[in-house]
Amino acid sequence: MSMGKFKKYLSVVAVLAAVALVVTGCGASTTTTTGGGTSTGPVSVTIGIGAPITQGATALGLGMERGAKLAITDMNASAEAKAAGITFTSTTGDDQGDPKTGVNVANQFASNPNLVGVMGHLNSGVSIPASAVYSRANIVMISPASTNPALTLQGLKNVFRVCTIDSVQGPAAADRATGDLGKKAVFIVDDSTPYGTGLADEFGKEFTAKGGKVLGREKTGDKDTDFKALVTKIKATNPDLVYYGGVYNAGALLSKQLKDGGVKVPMMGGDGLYDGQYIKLAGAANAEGDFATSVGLPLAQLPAGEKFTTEFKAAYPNDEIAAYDAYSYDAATVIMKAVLVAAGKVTAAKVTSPEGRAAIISAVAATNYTGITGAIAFDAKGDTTNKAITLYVVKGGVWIPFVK
Ligand code: ABU
Repeated sequence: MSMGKFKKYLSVVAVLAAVALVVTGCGASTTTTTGGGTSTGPVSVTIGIGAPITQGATALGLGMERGAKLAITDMNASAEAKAAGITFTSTTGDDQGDPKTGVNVANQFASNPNLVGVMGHLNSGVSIPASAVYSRANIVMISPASTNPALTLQGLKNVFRVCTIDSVQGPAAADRATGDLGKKAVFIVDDSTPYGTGLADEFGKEFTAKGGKVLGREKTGDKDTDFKALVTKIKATNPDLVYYGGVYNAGALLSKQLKDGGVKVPMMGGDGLYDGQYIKLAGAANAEGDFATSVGLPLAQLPAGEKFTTEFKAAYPNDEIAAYDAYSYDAATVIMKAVLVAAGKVTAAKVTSPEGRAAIISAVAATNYTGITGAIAFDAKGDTTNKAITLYVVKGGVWIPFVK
């Protein structure tokens, strides 16, 4: 090839490479040259959604993805995002409710140069190890659902949650159990996860403090399916309540096998049970009368609940709103609002830079925002200041707020 032809070849390659960069959206900004100089067009940045999508508590995980995606659609249509010159996209990491897979997801997110924050994860046992990865990369993380207190006791400045914690949820459940439910003797089971163990511990302490008797305490696994030996053990103690710390997959099977085995007393648990899948897996007749606490107030009691429900139904006509759809909407919105604040400080093009990521974390820490789930602000640990808990009961095959 002659030198002239080689130079022409190089210039063609350079043009093709530039076109490819624009088409793939690689990099944080699209820069255009105008007659008067250089101006920056809309900057596209990415929110990581970390949740169990194919294994584990997928009913809750898919809800997290739905909620975050709805928030992104709304934010992209907003005047504030347009004024800041930022558009948001998402990438979902399927953590399968498994700590090791969750850390792999976290490492993938952390290596994405376009990432501005993570909305996730669901399971406390995933969020806790994943949070260390995000901390090293200075990436903000807001969990909509991980309720184990240890998550925010690590002293990590990048870690927040919009759900309250199990040292609030467990005692609230025990107060209702010993109070208006009049329960006196409980058998407690947990699934050996950080969430299940911590929640059951908190419940048991308060149940005892309120004068109730803990007849027994057993540990199971979160993937267990056969509880027959445990049911025999529980039946022998004659409890008036069984408390289960864990999520709905195994919890529903325990409820079914308790009733099948002749333990005809309600089962109670936390937010991990609060899903229609619990009723489906247990069988409606077995689940009838079972209890679950969950974080916050029912959507129907929240000022923005009806609007969210209408919008949700339009976007997802075939799905029901699960426990964490609205919390995920709010968590994603808090991250995006913080990105817009950070853009005002470091410019839109630099929100993914180290200074940008630090500015996002500072803006999240200073959040004072009313979302779908109510007022959102964070204490010094990164926990929400909204500590509302609601008790639900299965009635007529659906979860409804319990009213005595
Ligand atoms: N809090 C619901 C279940 C998720 C978890 O905290 O492990």
